[in-house]
Amino acid sequence: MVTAAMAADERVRQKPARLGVDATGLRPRPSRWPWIALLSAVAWMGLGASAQAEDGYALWLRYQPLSTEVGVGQTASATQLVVPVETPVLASARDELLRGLSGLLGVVPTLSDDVTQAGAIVIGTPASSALVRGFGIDTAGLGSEGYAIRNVVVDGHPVVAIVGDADAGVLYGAFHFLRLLQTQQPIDALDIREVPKVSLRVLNHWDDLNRYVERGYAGQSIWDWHRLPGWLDPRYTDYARANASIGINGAVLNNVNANAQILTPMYLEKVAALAGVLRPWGMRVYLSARFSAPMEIDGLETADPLDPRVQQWWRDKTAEIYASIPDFGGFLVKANSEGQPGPQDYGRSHAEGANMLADALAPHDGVVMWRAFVYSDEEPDDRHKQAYNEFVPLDGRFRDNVLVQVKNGAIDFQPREPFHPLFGAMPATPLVMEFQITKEYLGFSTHLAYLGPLYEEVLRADTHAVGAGSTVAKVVDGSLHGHALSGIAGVANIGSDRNWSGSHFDQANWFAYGRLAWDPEAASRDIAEDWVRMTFSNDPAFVEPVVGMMMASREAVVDYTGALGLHHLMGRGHHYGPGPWVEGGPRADWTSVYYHRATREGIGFDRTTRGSDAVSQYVPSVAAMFEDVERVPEHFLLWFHHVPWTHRVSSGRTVWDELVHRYDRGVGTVVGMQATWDTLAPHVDAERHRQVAAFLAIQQQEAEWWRDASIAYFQSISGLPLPAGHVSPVRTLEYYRSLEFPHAPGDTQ
Ligand code: GCW
Repeated sequence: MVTAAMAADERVRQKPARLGVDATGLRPRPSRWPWIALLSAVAWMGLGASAQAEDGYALWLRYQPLSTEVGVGQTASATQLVVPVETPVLASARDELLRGLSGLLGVVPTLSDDVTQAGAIVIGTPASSALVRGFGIDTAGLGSEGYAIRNVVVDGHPVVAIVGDADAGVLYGAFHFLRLLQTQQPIDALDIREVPKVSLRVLNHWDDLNRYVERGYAGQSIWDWHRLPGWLDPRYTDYARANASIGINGAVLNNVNANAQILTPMYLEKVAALAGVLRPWGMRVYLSARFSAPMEIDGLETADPLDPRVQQWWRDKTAEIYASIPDFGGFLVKANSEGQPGPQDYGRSHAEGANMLADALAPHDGVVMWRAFVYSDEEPDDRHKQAYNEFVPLDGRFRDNVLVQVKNGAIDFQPREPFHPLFGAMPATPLVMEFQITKEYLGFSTHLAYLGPLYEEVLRADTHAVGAGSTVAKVVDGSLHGHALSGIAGVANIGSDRNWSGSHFDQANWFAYGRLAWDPEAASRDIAEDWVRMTFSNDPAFVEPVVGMMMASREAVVDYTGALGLHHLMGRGHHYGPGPWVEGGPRADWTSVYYHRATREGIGFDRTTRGSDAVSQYVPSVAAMFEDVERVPEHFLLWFHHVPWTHRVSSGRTVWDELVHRYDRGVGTVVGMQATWDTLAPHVDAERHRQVAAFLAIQQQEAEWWRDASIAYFQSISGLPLPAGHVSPVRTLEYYRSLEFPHAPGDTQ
């Protein structure tokens, strides 16, 4: 039996001569800091998780030595890794355990197909291994992805068993076990049973074939299409590992604003090559399908879903895909939205379009994820209402292998939105939750905004669809309406940047998304804590303040971009920075003035029964709450109500004073995060510390810019004086309005 601390000791004891650390004087001493420094020196010299890990590439899978950092005391038994049967997925689990245990414990476990030592770790399924069967662990109910982790005894040897009913479960269990070590949890009384609540847990890449990433802030697309299939960048494997570690089991490789070429033989060969890399990590590939592909690829005159030639084209195309990708997941479709082609071009409904593709996929067990993010070229009275109006009448008319994919809110991934009224309103249809991980509206990659609380807030919202407790999470996991098929999608924040997500803290949003996809009822704070421990340090002196920063960060963005339910106030096109004055242009619902409706008298969008009546799309008890200006949650006040500037909120302040107060508060939170981060330098490698500090400085400047520009603008409308103690914006409104960012990421010009 090897204890984690002992293993680390051992390793360090064995190495100093070679490392020459004797000469540095960094010998283990009773004091903690030099000891940690020694361990970092070991890692830095290429014997640990490698020096490069600290550029963020290793994500939360750094596997740094379990040092004498506070808290190491548990027994980690890892001298032997027993893998009785090898399959591609079990080989992934084995490799990850080898990698993880070697890094964490400093000893490379011996591989074996039978237990001969105390402290062994055994992985496998009862179906494929008599040894695993002998544990008597009940795997019924674990399904194709669940797992159990238990301490068992084999021939008198205590061992850790990581068991699934299928290989993917074992893989997820292996990652869970490593996470326990990484976060310094006790592992001597393990009785873990985990089954994912949602079946399809996918990333949506908005990646174009030329490697441009729509709303991407982390470099180019990681898919190097030109060099595929000949060159399989090792990054693809690391991408799959990272996803498997948090339970993500699918990826839609290309942008929903799709190019039909992805469905041509040349690209399908590349897609098949990627599928081959992802498969051993439990991931399937999906593609965004352009509805007019039959016309663009093969010159058909129409893409009418009721035309037999079109139907045959999709059947043939689908069969062609499955010939080289037998586990292909299916199609994601954005149709009749923002200029994309779709069934309505032929007078057909979304259901007719989706069902045509579903019929082509059904023989192969593929699914269609049909997006509900639609809004027509004719302007509706309130864009909030359109998806509901179009999709609710279609409930019950979709094939069994169609899921309708709904954004978390009715407008568009704003820093805060009420849950989308479609959740709970289509009981006969599985609804996929679509979250945005990339931060199009929350400061791109430079603002620290942990999205866990945003996701959690939406998932825990109560639709009241079948009485109290009908949470969005229960709609999404299928339990509310009894759907076996369920799904969740996250618009990826992954790119070619060395740290994958553009900033170190944005990695946490990928991590949190995966963990909440696995269990939509998990707590975002717990997830943040795991992430901090795995990504940076287990030291409570670091973990506590950083989790605190993360948990407050999203609210700070809400505060400095527009609180109390204000939304869609950013710059036109690129969505960078404040633009509350944006008006005119092709359509009203692409402007800010449409959403805030500020006048001399008041502010807010009246969505009550007296206004656009969007409230009536929620079930009556929820609608009644939103309708009532006294009962509406204050953070949605201006989302649902147009109120006088002098309307009083719970603080006793007027709406005007409260907005100003919140703008200040948001900036203040950012200043506080900077101060906290500055004190944490001793806990973080210099490279990552420096970048986070620099990004926080950008965030502070931009938060002040948001505050000052917004106050200057709204004051020009309200004509009200600033509350006492508040300093006027540093520049004139004209100055803020004159700023242009022609090459900001996402600029559509
Ligand atoms: O939020 C908007 C984005 C578009 C995006 C669209 C969508 C892919 O600004 O860039 O297009 O949503 O979700 O389809």
